[in-house]
Amino acid sequence: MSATTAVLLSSIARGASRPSPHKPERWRVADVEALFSLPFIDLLLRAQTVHRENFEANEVQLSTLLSIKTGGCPEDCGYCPQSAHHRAGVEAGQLMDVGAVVAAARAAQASGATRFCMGAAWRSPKARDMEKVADMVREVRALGLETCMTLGMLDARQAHELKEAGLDYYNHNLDSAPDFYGAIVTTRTYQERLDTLANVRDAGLRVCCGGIVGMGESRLQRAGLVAQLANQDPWPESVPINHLVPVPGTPLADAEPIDPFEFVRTIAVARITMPTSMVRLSAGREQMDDAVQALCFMAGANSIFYGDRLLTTANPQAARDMALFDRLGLTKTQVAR
Ligand code: SAM
Ligand code: DTB
Ligand code: SF4
Repeated sequence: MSATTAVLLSSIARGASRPSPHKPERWRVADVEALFSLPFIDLLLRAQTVHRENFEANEVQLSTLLSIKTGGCPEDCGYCPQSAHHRAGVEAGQLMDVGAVVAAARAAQASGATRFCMGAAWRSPKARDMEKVADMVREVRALGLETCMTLGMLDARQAHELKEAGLDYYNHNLDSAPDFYGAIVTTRTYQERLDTLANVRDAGLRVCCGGIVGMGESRLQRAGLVAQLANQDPWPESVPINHLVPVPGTPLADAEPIDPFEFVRTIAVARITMPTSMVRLSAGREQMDDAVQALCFMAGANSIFYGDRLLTTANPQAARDMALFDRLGLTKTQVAR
């Protein structure tokens, strides 16, 4: 072993303290694509090294999702079973009562989650809904959980209202590269996603923003998505990387599955380009085998959605996840805030 390799390995083995976040450099799509093209093992070593410089190496944070308003969405997102444009068998429901949301949050906390993410199948929230969602934020936060919401597009005022209620994170995904977006969604533009993200930031909320892989995009377009995320300034604090869950009745039901190693590469490239962000191994774990998930953790994923449902589709049972953590020697993050 050369001296340099020994130093590198011992610094990797030590784990590391967290340097203060710094301003991101600008990523060109071609440079992100070059990362994707590295030999797999080199890419993973690089990602794991960056990971250890910034986070506890074996710690994974758990977020639990709840669909607070399901189905009947006016948007036509090709991947989504909740769109009223598709026939995916998801029944449209009403906005849940605050008490039921709080009960679900308590249960999530009792099983080890530190963040509770409430999702609504809306293009954007209506004025009449804001008071109720603000109550949900206040009551869930009072339990000691981090709160996250994903309610669609927000104007500046709505973002401030959520901030005032104590919301910690707002999730709003860019979902794809700009040049692929029109192929999957026609009822809103990429720029509208960026505008909401700006409103969320300006209100002082932390940002959860990621995308979906496996929708028929090219590698260059995957690199385009990661470049968009990594060029946000500051970086999103959380970056969910979803694997498409192909739901019968949606336009993407028959999308060609991607090579699992390409999914792992996407996680690694997100880790390298956004060193201090939490990278979440998100939708798609139910269909993923344990070895691929382990590679995702090796590639720098340090958060998962935890609990037996995502919004409308299945997620691994908590017991399967805890068994996997045991086998891998992973621990869950204990403290929420
Ligand atoms: N309606 C809001 C919006 O679109 O911003 C919030 C809820 S929406 C369901 C949140 C995210 O779920 C989407 O941005 C997308 O990334 C993800 N998602 C939806 N359907 C999915 C699927 N079939 N597979 C993977 N991710 C999916
Ligand atoms: C995110 O990036 N993925 C989550 C959460 N943010 C809201 C949603 C995944 C949804 C998967 C399809 C479903 O269960 O309906
Ligand atoms: Fe509606 Fe969100 Fe689903 Fe699009 S992703 S159809 S906006 S719930």
